[in-house]
Amino acid sequence: SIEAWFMDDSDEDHRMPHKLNPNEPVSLKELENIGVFYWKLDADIYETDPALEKIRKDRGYSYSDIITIDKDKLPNYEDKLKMFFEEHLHLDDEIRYILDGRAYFDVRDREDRWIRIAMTKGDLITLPAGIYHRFTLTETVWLHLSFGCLQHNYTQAMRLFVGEPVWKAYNRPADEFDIRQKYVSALQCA
Ligand code: KMT
Ligand code: NI
Repeated sequence: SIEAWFMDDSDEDHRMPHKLNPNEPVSLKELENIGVFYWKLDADIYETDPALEKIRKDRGYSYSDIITIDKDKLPNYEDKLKMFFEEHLHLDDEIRYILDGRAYFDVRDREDRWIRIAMTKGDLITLPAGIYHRFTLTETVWLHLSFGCLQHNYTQAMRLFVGEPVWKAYNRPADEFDIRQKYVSALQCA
């Protein structure tokens, strides 16, 4: 399953886990309650996976591409990471499927607390249009192998979208958008 928790409010490196002491985990059910949905898939077979095909067909995710968030592979790496970590919303759902590496998605709950969602290979998540959220890589993980050390803090993710993709992010405050109002009202009846 997925691991999620309420964050502490320390200003330390945002790539650290930032768990409360004691940890306050957040269940899948609580995530669904704010419109966040999750699937576990086999990322090794993403090119031919019938389970992924079914989700895409059922939900109309016609578009996909793959983004590699890696110092050496992503143009404007530092700027992009800074942008991703700014609290923002989109006018459409944000759908991400982690094919490799790891990352955190942070989402606001209905009391405006940060929930941190730990995403690893095989995790597919949908964030609803209008939810405030942000994204970061995790701390650097060093794999000590017989031939040396391998730095492992990157993510390869499939981005899915219904129709032609729109990546535009609106940084908080963005409460004036209809989609934000719609999301907030939907929370009232859930
Ligand atoms: C976003 O809008 O928050 C992102 O695109 C996050 C990075 S994609 C793995
Ligand atoms: Ni986003």
